[in-house]
Amino acid sequence: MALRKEHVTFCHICPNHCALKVIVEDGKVVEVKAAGGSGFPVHMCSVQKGADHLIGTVNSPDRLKKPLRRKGAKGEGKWEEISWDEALDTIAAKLLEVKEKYGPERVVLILGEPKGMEFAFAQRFATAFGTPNVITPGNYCGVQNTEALRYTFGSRYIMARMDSNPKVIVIWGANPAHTGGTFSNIGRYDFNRALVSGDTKLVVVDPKNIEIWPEKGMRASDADYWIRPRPNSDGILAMGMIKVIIEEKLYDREYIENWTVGFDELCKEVATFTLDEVEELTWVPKETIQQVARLYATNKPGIIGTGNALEGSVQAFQTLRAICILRGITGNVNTPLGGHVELVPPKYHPPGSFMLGDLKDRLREYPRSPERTICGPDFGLASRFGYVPTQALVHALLEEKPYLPKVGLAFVTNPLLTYPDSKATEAAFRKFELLVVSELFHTATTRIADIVLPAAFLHEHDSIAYWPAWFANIRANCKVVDPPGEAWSDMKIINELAKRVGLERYFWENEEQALDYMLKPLGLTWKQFRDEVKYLHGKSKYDPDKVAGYGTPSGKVEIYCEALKKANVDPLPRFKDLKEPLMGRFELSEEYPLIMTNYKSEIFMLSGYRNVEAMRKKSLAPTTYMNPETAKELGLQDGDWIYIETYKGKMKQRLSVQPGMHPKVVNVEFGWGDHVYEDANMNLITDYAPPWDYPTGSVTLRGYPCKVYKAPEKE
Ligand SMILES: Nc1nc2c(c(=O)[nH]1)N[C@H]1C(S)=C(S)[C@@H](COP(=O)(O)OP(=O)(O)OC[C@H]3O[C@@H](n4cnc5c(=O)[nH]c(N)nc54)[C@H](O)[C@@H]3O)O[C@H]1N2
Ligand SMILES: Nc1nc2c(c(=O)[nH]1)N[C@H]1C(S)=C(S)[C@@H](COP(=O)(O)OP(=O)(O)OC[C@H]3O[C@@H](n4cnc5c(=O)[nH]c(N)nc54)[C@H](O)[C@@H]3O)O[C@H]1N2
Ligand code: SF4
Ligand SMILES: [Mo]
Repeated sequence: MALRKEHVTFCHICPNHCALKVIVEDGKVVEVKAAGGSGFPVHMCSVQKGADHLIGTVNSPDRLKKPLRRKGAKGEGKWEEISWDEALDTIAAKLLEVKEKYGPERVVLILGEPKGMEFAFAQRFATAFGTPNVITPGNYCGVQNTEALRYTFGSRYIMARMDSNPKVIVIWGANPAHTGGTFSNIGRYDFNRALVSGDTKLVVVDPKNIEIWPEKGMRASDADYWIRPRPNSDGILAMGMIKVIIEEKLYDREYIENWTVGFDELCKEVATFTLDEVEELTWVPKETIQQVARLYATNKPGIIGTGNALEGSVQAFQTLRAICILRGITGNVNTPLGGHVELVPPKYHPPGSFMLGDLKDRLREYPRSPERTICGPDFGLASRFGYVPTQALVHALLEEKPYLPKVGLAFVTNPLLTYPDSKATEAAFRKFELLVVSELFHTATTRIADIVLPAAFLHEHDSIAYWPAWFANIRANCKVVDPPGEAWSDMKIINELAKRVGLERYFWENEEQALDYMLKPLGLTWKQFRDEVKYLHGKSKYDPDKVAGYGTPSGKVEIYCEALKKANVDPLPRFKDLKEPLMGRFELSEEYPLIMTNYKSEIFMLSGYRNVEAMRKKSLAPTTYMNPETAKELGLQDGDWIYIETYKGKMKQRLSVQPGMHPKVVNVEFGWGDHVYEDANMNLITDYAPPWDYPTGSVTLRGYPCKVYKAPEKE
């Protein structure tokens, strides 16, 4: 009889992190389903991608199984298998040589979105080794939102409240049904209940007619308002709404007086522009802006969920600040009637303390200071949050300024597809003397590596999932099957590498000890957490009788923020600056009369897994959406292969016409380029050059002027 085991663990594909029941027979995953009844959150995307992804990845014949060393020229695709000892000794010797000859900052850690603890381990390694150069996608993912929340309300952990049906839900630049990109703390059941309750008005701000409730066929076009702004004009739209609320006095005067600072400055700012200008820049009729502003300001609770579309632009931080101010002046945060509430996270070692907390001696010797990084001192807030913007690495490698990085250690990331300007990124990464990539599969990035390390997937080892930390919750991800071949978890790779470069005192004998350390402030061991607790979430500060207060220096909602001023960042979002993502090279022209933006795949996670058959079967070819009239004018038909061209070059996707879209908008699918459809990579036509968002280092990913024309099926 087959040996059968059932595990409850968590999906890590999207920020919903649903509880999954994984059934294993004779050491093989045979079934994955929603862990309904487990008491843990289960949203379950309608396409069930979590299950396909888990089964498909653990059973994939393409998994990397042994450490590989490059044979022949870079990128030639010739490899020899080597032992872990040889791989780690080779890497350790190079790290020590570079540290001795040039200094530890020449070693760069290159990280992607955390799955389990690998990100925290890599950050800790960087601190212990002495390099401040940790590159993460924080420059265009999440940080703009969490830091805008922190500077405005004094906490990163501000979440939508769903104990009663909100009167208004605004989905702004996020596609929760496909990506979990916002409202991850709200169960799908609660969300859908609100939609059918009759109490709730829905506003969607998105160029795409996104699915809202796929099983019912409900889309943005069924919402009370479907606003289709010009890509990257969201900050201006938010300022327009603020202007209406102020000029029509739709705010609560007593609350503004008692609980906010800087309202007068804000009033002065909104007097500097007109609603006609807002209409012209955002392509949203001013009547719609007025109606939605009135709706939001006068119906509480109101919740606004923002997504990644607002985070990748040269004014990303101030765009998110403007939306925070919109929530703030309507009394929608930490108030009895408000739609958002602050959470207090459980008392585990937060990632920041894990990365730096007990490494004070190392920090004295090798400070994680902006001056030592490859982007230098003049980088707003980014380096304070422990990352260097991705494009700064590409600049440093290509221009050898302020110095040339020598070694790149990449974990859970595929920069050659995900950084803006794939060609420049490839040219830059080829300049590493040693590029090490830890991966599940071969990718565009492993192909130009010197050493490739086979990584264990999250479900093939024990780990704590704390990502995204801003949801204030942690989960036990238990091992359900063995990794393939000789694959190791990233935690183990880093732990063992640390021992070989003389840093064992900062690491552990084995990874379980690190998990125990992470949980110590909770009085739990890893085994207790895994077997008895599994999931901890933040406690809500919601008080139905009074304003719960704010953790800002003033104790109030900081519309005008002194702390930002001290950091050399504008203390208030300015209309004139919010126009920046629409000016200069982002202006439409005769040659490039349309505007490109992008969305993420429903089926795949970022650039990964295009080789996993179960998922490929569910996915369409790389799809670009356009208005049918525009397509007709260009002589294009639904289903045609098209070129999308910007001043950086062209790439190829398949056209799908979508009625109701703005006629000038071209919405392409992000993430393609590995295994199939290699010329469908949108980062072939984006740019890594400045201007960048000064506070967070964000770079413009969307909003490029483009042209579209028919491509042959095959070339
Ligand atoms: N133009 C444009 N560019 C974008 C975006 C966009 O919308 N438009 N989105 C941006 C955003 S929001 C983000 S977050 C970044 C993401 O960019 P990346 O961080 O580069 O993300 P992925 O493409 O998911 O690459 C992760 C890789 O890790 C591998 N992997 C999975 N699990 C493990 C593991 O446990 N260990 C190891 N070692 N490897 C593992 C996967 O196979 C995959 O190849 O891209 C950004 N780039
Ligand atoms: N299935 C799946 N889930 C994922 C991911 C994935 O790749 N696939 N990636 C994960 C990651 S790292 C992240 S960051 C999140 C992101 O998740 P989301 O926040 O949902 O991100 P996107 O799909 O990039 O963009 C959301 C929506 O913004 C719209 N949009 C594009 N440009 C603009 C604009 O200028 N203004 C406005 N208002 N809207 C615009 C797009 O049409 C899209 O519908 O999802 C996570 N979950
Ligand atoms: S992909 Fe997201 S919604 Fe789907 S099962 Fe996984 S965590 Fe849940
Ligand atoms: Mo992201």
